[in-house]
Amino acid sequence: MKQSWWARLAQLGLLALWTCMWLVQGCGPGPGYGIRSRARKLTAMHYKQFFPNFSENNLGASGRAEGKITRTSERFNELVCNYNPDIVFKDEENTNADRFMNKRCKDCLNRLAIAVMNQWPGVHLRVTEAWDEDGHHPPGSLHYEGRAVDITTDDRETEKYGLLAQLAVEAGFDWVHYESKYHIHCSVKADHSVAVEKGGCFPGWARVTVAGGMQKSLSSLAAGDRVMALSGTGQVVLSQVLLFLHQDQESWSTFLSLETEDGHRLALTPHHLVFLAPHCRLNSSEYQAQFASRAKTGDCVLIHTAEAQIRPSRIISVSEEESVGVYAPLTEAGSVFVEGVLASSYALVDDHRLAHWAFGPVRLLSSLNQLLWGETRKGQQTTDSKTACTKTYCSTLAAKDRAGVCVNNVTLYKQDYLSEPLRMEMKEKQTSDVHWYAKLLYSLGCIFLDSNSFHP
Ligand SMILES: [Ca+2]
Repeated sequence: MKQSWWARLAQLGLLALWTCMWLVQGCGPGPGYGIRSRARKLTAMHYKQFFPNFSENNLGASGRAEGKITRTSERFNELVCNYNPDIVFKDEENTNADRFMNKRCKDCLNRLAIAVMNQWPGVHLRVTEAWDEDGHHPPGSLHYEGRAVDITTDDRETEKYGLLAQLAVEAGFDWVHYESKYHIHCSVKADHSVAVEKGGCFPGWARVTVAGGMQKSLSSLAAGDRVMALSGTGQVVLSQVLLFLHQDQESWSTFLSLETEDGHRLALTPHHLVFLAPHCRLNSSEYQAQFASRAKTGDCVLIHTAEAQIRPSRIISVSEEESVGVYAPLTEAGSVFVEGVLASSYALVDDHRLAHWAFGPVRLLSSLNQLLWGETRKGQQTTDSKTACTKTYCSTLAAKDRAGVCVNNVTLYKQDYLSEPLRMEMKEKQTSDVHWYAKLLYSLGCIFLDSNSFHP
């Protein structure tokens, strides 16, 4: 009886590790970004199936087309040539066009070439089409940008193609489509969008509400501060910031900007979770945590009022913007009102509750710390900033649009107030922006877990 309880606990622990492993990849530059771990058992894709299950130009897949690249255009320099001897290039055009692709596409293709040889010894990956300079594809095709390839195996045994498609997914292609009986279509994000997507969550200028209804920018927020959040029971509460899952003042990211009918504007990375509902009702339980990339005009979000109540507000526009600084505060409640709009503390795992549960140990540690040291220490340490300031940084965008927000753009680290692990985190910060707990979990997760266990 006792043993099975431990077995259950171990199982739950591993589930937590796995979740965190994904979190760190979502909010920070985790190892192997963009590469899906090799499943133990391969499942062939079906004819006409695509993965992920969005349209190719969705932000969650390869993203939108950015315009044709020709040999004379400046962007032609962004393409690289693939001379991998383990890949057969059809090159029926006799121009080497099938060897031209963006860097991300080349990396994925080279990984896939190895996977193909491992899967079917003696068989090679074959590329029938990569960059298209002849206009053979419909307008907006990613082939025109070297971001798409059509592939087969060199033995052209079509019964292999379902499995080939799955291998392509695992090689890291951002969108894979079993498009035709005679080839698999794969595409990737633009190189520059990958570079900025690695970081995540909210921009540094975004404001949260602290005690007394005051506003504070995320770049000046510190662990231990209390911010407005929504409790599990649907109450607006002041919830303690336990730590930052990701904190980087200088990294640029592409944010989605969700603007509501009453002028609130929430900016967050596409893989971050925000609470959305199709109808503007007051019942908070109707709002599901979903990737920001799924938010669309007409959806409703929850905002908090000056009286610490919630009310729904409709999204009137969704746009993209680039901004500097990425911040992901983890609150005790697991949620946070940013620019007045309710968002989750978590990213990448499309399950807010699971993610919240996985960070249970951090909350426990924090409670123990408070129990031992009490809240009074906070007051003493807040004023002691001489050892704790990081360099002041104010983005050009923030300076332009939000002059008022950046005035006190200094992060105070209240080191003595923090528990030992949190202090370790602060030391870690000098070399890394990703939290040590998530990193540790990532390492353990790599050893113990089959990442395919839970992810679709
Ligand atoms: Ca070709």
